[in-house]
Order: sequence, then C-alpha cells, then structure tokens
Amino acid sequence: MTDFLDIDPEVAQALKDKRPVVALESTIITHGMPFPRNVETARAVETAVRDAGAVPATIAILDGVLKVGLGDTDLDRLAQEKDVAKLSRADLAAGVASGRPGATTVAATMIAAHLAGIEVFATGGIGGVHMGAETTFDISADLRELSMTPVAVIAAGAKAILDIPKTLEVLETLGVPVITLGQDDFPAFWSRSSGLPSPLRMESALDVARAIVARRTLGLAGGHLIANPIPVDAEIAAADLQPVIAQAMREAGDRRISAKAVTPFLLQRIFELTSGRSLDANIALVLNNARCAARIAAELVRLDR
Ligand code: PSU
Repeated sequence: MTDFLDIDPEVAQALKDKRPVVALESTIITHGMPFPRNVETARAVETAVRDAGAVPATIAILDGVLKVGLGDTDLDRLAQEKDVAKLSRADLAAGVASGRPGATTVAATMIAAHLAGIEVFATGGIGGVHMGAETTFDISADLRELSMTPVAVIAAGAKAILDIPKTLEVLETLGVPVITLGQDDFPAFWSRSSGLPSPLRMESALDVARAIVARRTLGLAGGHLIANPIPVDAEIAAADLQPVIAQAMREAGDRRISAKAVTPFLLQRIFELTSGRSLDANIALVLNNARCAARIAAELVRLDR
C-alpha cells in the first residue's frame, strides 16, 4: 500500500504524536470553485485549521499516488491543471493507477483519511439525493460512504440543489448519525435552515467527540455527518436562492448534464446567476467548518489520552 499512499511527514508525525489532524478534500478546489479563488480558499482553509490548533491534510491524487497532505506546489498544480478527474469510491483505484491527477470527493477523501488514520474531515457540503432521483437514480456515493467508513464529516448540511428530504431519508436508512450543531433544523449549505428538523442535535465539539468515541466503542460501522450551519452574516436566504437554483436546474436539464457533471455545473451557474454571492457564502461556510473540525479533532485527541 505504501506505493500508493503518501502521507506528508508533518501529518504522519502529528498522528504518531496523537495531535489533532483534519482531512480536507480536493474536489471543492478543482470542481467546486473557479481559479484563483479555489486555491486561495484551499490555503485559507489550511490556515484556519492550523490557527485552531490542528494539522491540515488536503487529499488528492498526483503522480499515481494518493497524497494525504499537499505541499504548496501540489496545491497550485491541482488548482490550475485542466481535466482533473473527479474521483469517488468507484473510480479511486483506477484514478490512482492511471497516473493522471485526480481530485477526491467526500467519499474518496473519507477512504483516504481512514487509510491514513484521520478521523475528522471538513468540507463544504456533502453530495446527496439529486432532484428527480426517482427516475435518474442519481444518489451521491458520499451517502453510502458515510455508512461504511469511520470518519466524521463536518459540512454545512447538504447543498440546496439536492432533494434534502430524500437525502435525510437515505442517511437514516443507511444508519448514518446526522448531528446538527446548535440548532434544531438541518442546514442547507448557503442557508442556515432547510426547513427540516435535524435527526440529532448537539451543542459542542466535545459532545460530538464523545459520540464518535461511543460509536467506535460500540463497534458500529461508518462515520458521522456533523452539520454546521453557515454563519449568520454569510447566509443567503433560501427564498432568494430558490429561483436561481430552479433556473440552473432547468439549464442542466436542457443541456442533458448528468452524473458527476451535475453538481459542478449547478455550482458554477449559481455562482454566475448570483454575481458571485454564492461563492462568498461557500467560502465562509468552508472556513467555518474547518475551524469546527479542528475543535472536534482536538476534543477527540483529549478523550483518547
Ligand atoms: N463542498 C463544496 N463544494 C463541492 C463539494 C463539496 O463546498 O464541490 C463536492 C464534494 O467533493 C462532494 C461533491 O463529494 O461535491 C458531491 O458531488 P456529487 O453530487 O457528484 O456526488
């Protein structure tokens, strides 16, 4: 495995010393945000993790190796490279074998984090059940991964472009604990509330760390979805976004965009239709999740001492 997995020395040392480490994904860099804000955000997120006392480990495939912890040059390369593959569980191994650069989704990042021994991972929003899934069957592999791989994913809920009620139903069926921090409603990425109650609610990073330890001790497979609402001053009201999302989805339908291309297309169109407001909100929520993940990782390390 060492031929395919490359853990950055700083990350490896932190894990060995039982210091907090937070995994970060790369699809958000290559398919979620335009250049150069993508790489600026990737760096700012790493800094936010460090400022909160943890070591960041951004994950991607470069030169035929699954890298856990990217250097500055790696980040620049990834952000500017054309045709980076978006890799999930199904194509992760083929992506590594191809030798071409690849970005990891939430599912693939969870797999890599677990291989490296990292239990906490921050992203923007997880993939979920797409609108119209009753005919397209388009359900993100992120959901099943959460039921299989013991990593806690800190996200601002599920993106509002998804069918959130169905996403919550599938998570329940798969036995994934969905814990929202500090409020009763499950958040919807750019907005603080999806209008739906969260299955579980907790108030602090310590509560979450205790739940992770309990799940591990009980031997229950899978991870946790920790929903961290976007900060109040950064949110976009759901009512303002609804027509924009509807238009972007109509366009995706007209152009027959499908499978992996759907989420990147919608994010890009919503960015254009909101004159960049959606990207500002996205960046704010990712930074917020990075800080939250670092606090959870720190509590987890303390409980494990
Ligand atoms: N969070 C963001 N932007 C993103 C993503 C998360 O703020 O682009 C990515 C994650 O990598 C997630 C993917 O796994 O979107 C979901 O893609 P899909 O809907 O195709 O499963």
